[in-house]
Amino acid sequence: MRATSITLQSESLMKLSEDEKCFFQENGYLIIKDFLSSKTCQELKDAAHKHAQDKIHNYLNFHRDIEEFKSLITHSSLHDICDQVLNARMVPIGSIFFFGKPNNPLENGSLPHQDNYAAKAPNGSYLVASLALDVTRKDNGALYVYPGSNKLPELPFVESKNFEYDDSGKLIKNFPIGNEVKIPDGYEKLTLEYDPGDLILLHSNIIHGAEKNINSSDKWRHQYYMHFIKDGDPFWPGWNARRQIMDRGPKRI
Ligand SMILES: O=C(O)CCC(=O)C(=O)O
Repeated sequence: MRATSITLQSESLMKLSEDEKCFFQENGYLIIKDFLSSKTCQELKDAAHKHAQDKIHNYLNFHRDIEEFKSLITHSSLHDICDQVLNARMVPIGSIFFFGKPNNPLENGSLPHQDNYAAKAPNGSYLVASLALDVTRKDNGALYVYPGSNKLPELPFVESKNFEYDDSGKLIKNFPIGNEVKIPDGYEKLTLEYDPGDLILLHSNIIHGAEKNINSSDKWRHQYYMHFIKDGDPFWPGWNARRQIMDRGPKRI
């Protein structure tokens, strides 16, 4: 186990190996196993369900509404990891939570996309750290990536609507997330496999997506995506995501 429960606020330094950093640079993603304990993952899921009640769809910025998610996104061990992969002080600016309920008409997975279409940050400045909360495989909608596509520039995309809101401005449903790109020749799709507590880092330009969860065995795919920007770099807040710079401590490593 690389970090103790976020509820304990352990401040232990999280050092990545040179191999891990090189893997991220070459492939555009990195899986850190056992970043959090299963117990903490369960606490996060419980807090998410308590907040959402029966309204199960994607939620933007849980860290603004739920204390447990704020503890996570502001956690210094998480920042250590983000800081090391891009060798910069990475500032949290937003998040999105996926319940991944099987066959949920309000959730529809995501299309192959590069994340920077949303943040419009300088190339390579935006970073996503995604925490897995369930055993996740192809059959419950695991994330897939195109390794090496992080080295591509921003590709042309099909603009599409991601979210539906009610008249009060509340998000009530999501369409397949992301502005779809065409996969250039030479890149192979790789469906990732990961477990509760694993942390997946994604470069802003890596092409990735996830199939809608349609299994019939009641296997959910809870997953929390946290968004970071290199300190001082510009980004687009977005009408939906409303990204905002958060306070965090110094770069430690
Ligand atoms: O887990 C998924 O459906 C992918 C989400 C994603 O890629 C995103 O929020 O940018």
